[in-house]
Amino acid sequence: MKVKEYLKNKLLQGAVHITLIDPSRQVPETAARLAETAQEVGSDLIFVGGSTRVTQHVLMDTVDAVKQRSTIPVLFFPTGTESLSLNLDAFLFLSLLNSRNSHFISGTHSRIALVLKRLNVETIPVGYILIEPGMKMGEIGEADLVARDDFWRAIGYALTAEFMGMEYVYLDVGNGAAQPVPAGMIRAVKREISVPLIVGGGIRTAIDARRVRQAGADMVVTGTIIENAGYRERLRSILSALKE
Ligand code: 1GP
Repeated sequence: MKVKEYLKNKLLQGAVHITLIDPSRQVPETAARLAETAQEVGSDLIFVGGSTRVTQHVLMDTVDAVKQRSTIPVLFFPTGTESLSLNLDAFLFLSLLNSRNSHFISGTHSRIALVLKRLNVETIPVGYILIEPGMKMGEIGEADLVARDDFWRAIGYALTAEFMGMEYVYLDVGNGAAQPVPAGMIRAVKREISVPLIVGGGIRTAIDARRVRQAGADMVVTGTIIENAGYRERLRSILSALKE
């Protein structure tokens, strides 16, 4: 089944959870184990990426290992890396709308678009918006970060994504942020858009996950929690908060 179709079906059943695996943080075998656990506790999708430091070799090996141990779709999350992996189920065609550098809005994309077409890789068009503090992703992506209380600007970018034909809007405070996207901002954006809303960054507990979901997130991304001890239980409680 195509990933878009899979996601559409999942969204009809409720919230979707995505596990982000950064290939630079562990060896491929460990990444595969994390993916297996994520699937066991109910995660619906894996993103691999989110790092600049990863080599082509490590990226490909990680994706291969992850795909051997899990059956949920694996998508490439191409944040600021020069490495590229095509041995997965779909490519997140992510445009960082609030970047000051056109490279991250459409530049890199234009260099790989024909390759993706020729190889028949499924692309998922996402309007990506970085909110303060933005973390490493904000720095690398040269983002003109949306302030945490600037709901109007967040709405403006989200609607821009939708009017440009992007099929998902993704609000992210960045990998490892201390707090998630403010609930009020999620609510304000969700009220205005009609495409699914992805929210990520800073979600560590079931309370965070429930708050983000209740504010209107259709899809919730967590990364950092799987890098710490006790991740299985944490992930399990986040999943039950999301799917309740
Ligand atoms: C992906 O930035 C997130 O959207 C992941 O963030 O590592 O803070 O969960 P965390």
